[in-house]
Amino acid sequence: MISQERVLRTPIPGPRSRELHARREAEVPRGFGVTLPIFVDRAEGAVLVDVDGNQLVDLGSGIAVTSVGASDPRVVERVREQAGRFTHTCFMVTEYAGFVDVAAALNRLTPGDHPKRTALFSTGAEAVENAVKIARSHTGRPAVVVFDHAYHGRTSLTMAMTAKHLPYKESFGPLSPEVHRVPTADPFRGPFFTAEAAFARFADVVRTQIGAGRVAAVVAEPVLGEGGFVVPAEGFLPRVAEFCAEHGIVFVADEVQTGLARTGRMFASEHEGLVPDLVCTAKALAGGLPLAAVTGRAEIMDAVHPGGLGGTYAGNPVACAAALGALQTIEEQDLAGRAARIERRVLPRLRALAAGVPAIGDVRGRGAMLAVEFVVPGTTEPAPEVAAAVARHCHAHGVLVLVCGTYGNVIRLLPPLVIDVDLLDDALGVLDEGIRKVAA
Ligand code: PLZ
Repeated sequence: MISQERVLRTPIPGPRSRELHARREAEVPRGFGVTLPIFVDRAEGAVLVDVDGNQLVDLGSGIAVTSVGASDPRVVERVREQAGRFTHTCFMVTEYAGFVDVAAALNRLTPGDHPKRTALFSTGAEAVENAVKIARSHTGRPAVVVFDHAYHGRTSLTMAMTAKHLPYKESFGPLSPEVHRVPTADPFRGPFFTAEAAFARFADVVRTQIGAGRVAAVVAEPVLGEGGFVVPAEGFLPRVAEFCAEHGIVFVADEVQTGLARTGRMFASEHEGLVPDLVCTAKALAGGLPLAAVTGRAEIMDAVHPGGLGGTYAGNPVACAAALGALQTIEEQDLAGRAARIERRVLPRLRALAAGVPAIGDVRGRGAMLAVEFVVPGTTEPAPEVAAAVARHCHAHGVLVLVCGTYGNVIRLLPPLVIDVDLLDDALGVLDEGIRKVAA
């Protein structure tokens, strides 16, 4: 049992972490960044214990993965049990029930009650990439439409779908063709602030520059993740989805970061009544084990020829067991409800803080996916150095926060959904103090 409290025994990072980090630098390429170079020894709930015995409050969940906590007993128990029976067969070689159980759960939980199928993979990027393959196979069309500030992964196709050049694309080209970018409806930063204006631009670009009849898929994050936790103006995505339906385009919701209770609903699409043709999930799906999925309309999913989908580790049995544990916790403990409660506790507090701190340009998000955007006071000019300094303050005081956004000026909060309120309040106190100190 790890007490759910913040405990600092050494400076962060401590001596043991520093030693291990030096070793890492000799063994691991510098291409892997690191938010906070502490080495984790154990973790439970929303607390990470490092090798120096410090207890940090985790407001990142390993980038929205450990929604059920760092070592949910149901996940751990099922992983142990499955690993003791067998660890792998390859689902394309011989079958096992866990794969089908996870598929059935996602077919039941994703929006819409039409007939569905689910294909399992290992990573979010792989899910997005397969959603595009499936949409192309179903439509016989080449083009993919994505949005400003989008993040869809680091593989060859998905890095082309990701908006940000540095660090994701620099020196890695040539980029995959037939990926077309359109603006989103960004209520804070624009340039299309409203659903109407952004949709008009979207429809115009698709019609006049790409050709609606050439588009296989439009892929959208219902709340932008790495791009800055932008919640598109209400009504924008439903209009995009409607346009897709009118033109035979597959509407894909990338719910890799937003899915599975994070935003206060099982899927963020539900906030606007969206019923995507395909939904990509990963991250929170298996409570920390690598598992991803594409779930969607049976007729679209079954367009692909036998043998066309797969992967050696796709839907690994240990990861499937973990997912069944995580999904049980998510449903039985109403983690969507807990995410909504986190929003009700945190958002008013951040808004009150913003009222007195001109360096805060915007406070936004849904559920337990919340963000503070820093600007040069009185403008919308991004202030990434302020976000970095606030993050440094939090880290030094044992609160792990992550930075995101196209301009690197957004602090995002992604706590495990099981976090105790007292611990959350304590961590917010540190954030509050950091913002006041840095922004003053
Ligand atoms: N789609 C919406 O958020 C992963 C990226 C971390 P993978 N986001 C974290 C990093 O810097 O690599 C993500 C996402 C959305 C797809 C992905 C990709 O998921 O499991 O990292 O491949």
